[in-house]
Amino acid sequence: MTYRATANLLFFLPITLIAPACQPTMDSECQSLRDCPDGQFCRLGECADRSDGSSGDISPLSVPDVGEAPSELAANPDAATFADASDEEFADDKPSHPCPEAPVADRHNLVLNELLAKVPMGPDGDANGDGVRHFHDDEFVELVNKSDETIDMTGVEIRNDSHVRFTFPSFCLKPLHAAVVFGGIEPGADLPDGEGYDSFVADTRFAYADGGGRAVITAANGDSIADFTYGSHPAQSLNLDRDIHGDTYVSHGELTDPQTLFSPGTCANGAPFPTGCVDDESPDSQSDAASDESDESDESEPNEEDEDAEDSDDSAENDESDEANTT
Ligand SMILES: [Ca+2]
Ligand SMILES: [Ca+2]
Ligand SMILES: [Ca+2]
Repeated sequence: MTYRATANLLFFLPITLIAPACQPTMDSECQSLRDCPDGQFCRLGECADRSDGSSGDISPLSVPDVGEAPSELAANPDAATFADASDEEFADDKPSHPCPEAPVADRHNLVLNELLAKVPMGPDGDANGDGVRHFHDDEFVELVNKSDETIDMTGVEIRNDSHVRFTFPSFCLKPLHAAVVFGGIEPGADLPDGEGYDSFVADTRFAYADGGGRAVITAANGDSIADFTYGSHPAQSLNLDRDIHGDTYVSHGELTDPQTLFSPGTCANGAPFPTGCVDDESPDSQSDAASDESDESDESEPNEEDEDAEDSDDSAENDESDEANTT
């Protein structure tokens, strides 16, 4: 009986509360929204213009609340306070930006330091360290913050010749640190991690054509940071000569002795970016730093770049058959 009595009370209470306000008079022209022209609603038996001017579909029960709620909120300080608190809570739910005061990445502070478009054959091609050589997953782009302050990478895009393949999330890149974006990685495998760099996986495989193509880095505002067209080259990365501060790209092996095929996340000589590439006392000594270990001065000529290279994503697979250990 207690349950039934409670149920009856809950059933009739809303009707009791609502009925007096909505009961039409004898000369009422309407009983619901359906009885009124477009743009009006039924209020106390008469069709009235909508105060908000909208003409959307609103259920009859909700119409009175639309007109009454704002005045109640305005007259009730507690209600206003509650609304403010909700806004704050909502703001707290938004992702916080880790470096809101940092300058945004642009062509003056960010450089495309290394690109692996043609993945070497066999185990030597496992650039992402997942234990598998994959002609798409092991491709990578290495970007370095060449400035002396942290920069905001959020929204920076990496493209091949025609499509955006990766857009940086909210991310801050420290001075002389690198961001390496791999084309992919085996499920469950960990991305490479080490001093002076952070690793990412492309949203969609880069599919940089082996025989020649184009890598484009674009700032969040759409300005160009790098636009690098490469041609036919050995199966190894193309690296700035010299790291960070060079203005031409050469095959990675030309920078090291014994030659190495790529160096995602580090200087070409394998040293961490923050300490190994740049010698403030001797800005041109990066190659010297490399030769300190190898005791060799390699004067080999840079690879010529084929400006007429074909820009075709689809050629990547075809190029696979052409890959050879040319090194
Ligand atoms: Ca791999
Ligand atoms: Ca490729
Ligand atoms: Ca490198």
